[in-house]
Amino acid sequence: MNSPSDMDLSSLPKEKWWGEDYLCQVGDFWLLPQFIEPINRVINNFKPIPSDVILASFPKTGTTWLKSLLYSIVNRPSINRLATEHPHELVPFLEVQLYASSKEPPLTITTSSKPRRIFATHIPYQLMAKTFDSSECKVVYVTRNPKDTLISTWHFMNKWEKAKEEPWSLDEATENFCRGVVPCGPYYDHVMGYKDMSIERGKNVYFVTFEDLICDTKRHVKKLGEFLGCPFGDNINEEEQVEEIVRNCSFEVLSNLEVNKSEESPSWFKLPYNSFFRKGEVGDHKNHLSMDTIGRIDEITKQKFHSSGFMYGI
Ligand code: PAP
Repeated sequence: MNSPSDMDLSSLPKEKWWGEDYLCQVGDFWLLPQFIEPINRVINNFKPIPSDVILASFPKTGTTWLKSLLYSIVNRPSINRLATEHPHELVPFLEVQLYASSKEPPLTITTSSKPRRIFATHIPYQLMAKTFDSSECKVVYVTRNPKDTLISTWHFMNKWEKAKEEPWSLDEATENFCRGVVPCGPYYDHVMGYKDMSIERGKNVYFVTFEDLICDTKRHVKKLGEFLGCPFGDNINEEEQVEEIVRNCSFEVLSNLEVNKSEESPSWFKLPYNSFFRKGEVGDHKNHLSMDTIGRIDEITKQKFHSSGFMYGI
C-alpha cells in the first residue's frame, strides 16, 4: 500500500471531486493535496506519549463538540476557557495546525504530560496505524450517521469562497460521498478502521456515535472521565461538574458565545470560526435527501457496516 511517507505527490492517483479541484489517493483514502505533506509529517514525526488523548474523526461528525467535552473533562469546568476560546484553538488538529508547515515539533508537542495534551486528527487509522499501535495513548473516535455527515459536509463546503462561483450541488456531493471521493473518504473505511481498532484495543479506544452522545451526554461524560483516568466521583459536587460540562458544551451554549459566532477566520483555516456550528441535530438529512437517495445510501451502509456486524447508520 502507498503510505504518505513513501509517496511522490505527482505519482498519486487523482480524482476530480468539486469542479476542477481534485483529491489524491493515498492507500485507500482520498486526501486534499494541501494536507498530504502535513499528514506525512504527522505520521513520520508525531510520537504520542501515554498520557496523550487523541480525538479522531471523519470530518463533520462531531469533532468540535468532542473537543469541547474532552477539554472540559480533562481540565474540569472550573477552567472554562471555552467561554472565550474556540474549541479548535483549545484542542488543535495535528495535520491542520501543529504540523501544518513544519516537522519541528511545536512547543505544545514538546511539553511534558502536564498539562495533559489533547490533539485531534481526521487522518484515517489505516494511515496512522504505526503511530497508534506503538503508543498507549488514549484514542476517542466519534462518528455520525452517513446521511447527516453528508449533509453537514455539503453545507460546510458551500461556505468556501469557491462556492460563490461554483456551488457544490447536493447531487454532486451525494455522488462523491457514495463513491468515497470526498476529503478523508471513503467515510465507511474511515469509520471501520477505528471501529476495528476499538475492538482490538478496547482499553485504549473509546468509540462513540454523535447520536448516542445526543441521547445521553451525561452518561458519556462520566464514562469518558473513567476512560481517561480522571473519573467523576458520586458526590453532589462532582455530579454538578458533569452537568456543568454537558451544559457548557451543548450546541445551544457554544454556538451563542461571541468567540464561536465570530466571522473571523483562524490563521490556519480559510473559513470563519462560526462555520463549525450550524444546527447540531440528528436527522437533518430528511430535510434534504429524496427517498431514493436515502435508499441508495442505506444500501451502501448495509454492505459496508452491517455485513461487518456493525449495525449502525440507517
Ligand atoms: P469539523 O470536522 O470540520 O471539525 P465537526 O465539528 O466534526 O466539523 O462537525 C460539525 C457539525 O457538528 C455541525 O453539524 P451540522 O452541520 O449538522 O449542524 C455542527 O453544527 C455540529 N456541532 C458543533 N458543535 C456541536 C455541539 N456542541 N453539539 C452538537 N453538534 C455540534
